[in-house]
This record gives sequence, structure tokens and C-alpha cells, in this order.
Amino acid sequence: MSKVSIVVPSYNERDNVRNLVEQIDKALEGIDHEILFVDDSTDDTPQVIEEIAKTRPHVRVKHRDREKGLATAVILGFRLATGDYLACMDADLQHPPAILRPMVAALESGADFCIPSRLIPGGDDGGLNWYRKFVSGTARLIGQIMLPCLRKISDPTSGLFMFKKECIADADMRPVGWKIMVEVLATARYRKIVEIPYAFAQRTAGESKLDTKVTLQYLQQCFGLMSRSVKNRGVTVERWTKDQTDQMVKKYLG
Ligand SMILES: Nc1nc2c(ncn2[C@@H]2O[C@H](COP(=O)(O)OP(=O)(O)OP(=O)(O)O)[C@@H](O)[C@H]2O)c(=O)[nH]1
Ligand SMILES: [Mg+2]
Repeated sequence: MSKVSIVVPSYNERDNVRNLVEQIDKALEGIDHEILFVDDSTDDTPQVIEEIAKTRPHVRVKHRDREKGLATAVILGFRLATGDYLACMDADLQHPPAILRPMVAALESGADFCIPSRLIPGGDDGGLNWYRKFVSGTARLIGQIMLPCLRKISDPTSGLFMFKKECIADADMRPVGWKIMVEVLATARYRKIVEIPYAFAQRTAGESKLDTKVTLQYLQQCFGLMSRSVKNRGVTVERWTKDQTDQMVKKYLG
């Protein structure tokens, strides 16, 4: 059975990290895994993580003092990860950790990539307000116009995904800003993607770090990727329903 590395970018998430680790461990019970925080916090989040790691040695934290930025944090995490399957998940519990189990099942079933989606039947965007809906819908559309590799993906701008490590063996990733999955989808090599429905949750602790700079960086990133993206031929995207997802978890993970 493959080992899973969950890379978690964190910035001032002291009130979320313990709960997150407990939920990830529950979701991946019986599956070899590590949780790797790449942290740029100015509060005591890294100390809280070190404390958790005393009783859970599969939890690690890499704290950066001189650098900031979500996408570079995640890329560093992928580099430091020791698993065969690499995942990215936010620290604030907006991505429900229970979804990690079906994500592993999707890769075990033969997919190279698993992308949970809020926007397919069975999914839920967590009651985003109209402004956030408009911004993320526009970002999605712009990305799909500029980058053909995003066109078949229903929720390509989120930060929740898992893939086989070999997909990024020779990927030319030069991330700016936040949209790390866009960078991976454009530069990695893969043949099969599975989408599964999930419900995005509201943030209950800590604060959002989203600002307008992020939107501009996203445009800059899409422009850069237009010439740098890899042409993966014959990529298939399979969309599982909730029932199918449950059946696959039973079949591949027991
Ligand atoms: N390492 C690192 N992590 C970051 C940085 N900025 C944000 N994060 C983390 O990235 C994840 C996503 O950030 P959020 O602020 O929750 O962004 P969001 O989910 O798009 O926005 P909300 O819906 O408002 O929460 C969280 O786990 C943050 O702690 C950063 O500069 N460095
Ligand atoms: Mg968030």
C-alpha cells in the first residue's frame, strides 16, 4: 500500500492545527501517512505543531522565516514529502479531512490525480457569498480560456488535490500567488483524473488571508503557464457520484 503525504500550508492557524491533525489521522486510519506543515506564521502555530508532533511523530513542520506565499510553501512541501501520493489541503478545515480517504481510493483505482469538486452533483460550495462566487467563477473561466488543460476540470482553482508523486518528476513549476493546483495541472504528466464531490466548509477559527493581490498574481501565473504548460494527450476525466465514491472506498480500502 502506498504512503500518503499531506502537505498543509499554514499561516497563523494556531486554533485549527490540532483539530486538523486529529481529523486527518481519523480519515487515514490504517493507511501509512505523514502530515507536513509548511508554515510562514507570525504567531505560535509552529510551536503548537511541534507540541502535537511529540505524540504523533508522523507530523512535521517546516517553518520559513524569510519567505512567504502559499504556492511556494506547497511546492517546498512536495519536495520534502516522502510519500508516493502527495496531497495538498488547507489548514483551516474548509477542506473536510474525511475526503482524503476517497482521494486515496481514487489513486488506488488507477487514477493519477484526484480532484474533489464543490461544483458537481453531491458537492457544495459552503454558502460562499455572491461576491466570492463571482470572483471564483471568473477566475475559473479565465483559467479555462487560457489553459486548455483546465477545461475538463469542474473545480480547477481550489487548493485540495492528490496525485502520484511521479507526475511531477520533471515538472517546471514556478508558482506565484495561490493557485497551486493550476500550476501542477499545467506542468505535470498524467493520463487519468478522477473528480469526486465534496462539501466546502465555512472557516470557524482564524482569519482569511485572501486579498486582491492574489487575483492579479493568478492572471500573471496563467500568462506564464500558456507557454510553459505540458501537452498531455488523451487525458480522461472520470466523475464519480457520492454512491460510487463510497463503493470505491470499500473496494480499494476495505
Ligand atoms: N505557508 C503559508 N500558508 C499560507 C499563506 N497564506 C495563506 N496560507 C494558508 O493557505 C490556506 C488557504 O488560505 P485561506 O486564507 O484560508 O484562503 P481561502 O480558503 O481561499 O479563503 P477563506 O475562504 O476566506 O478562508 C490556509 O491554510 C492558510 O493558512 C502563506 O503566505 N504561507
Ligand atoms: Mg480558507
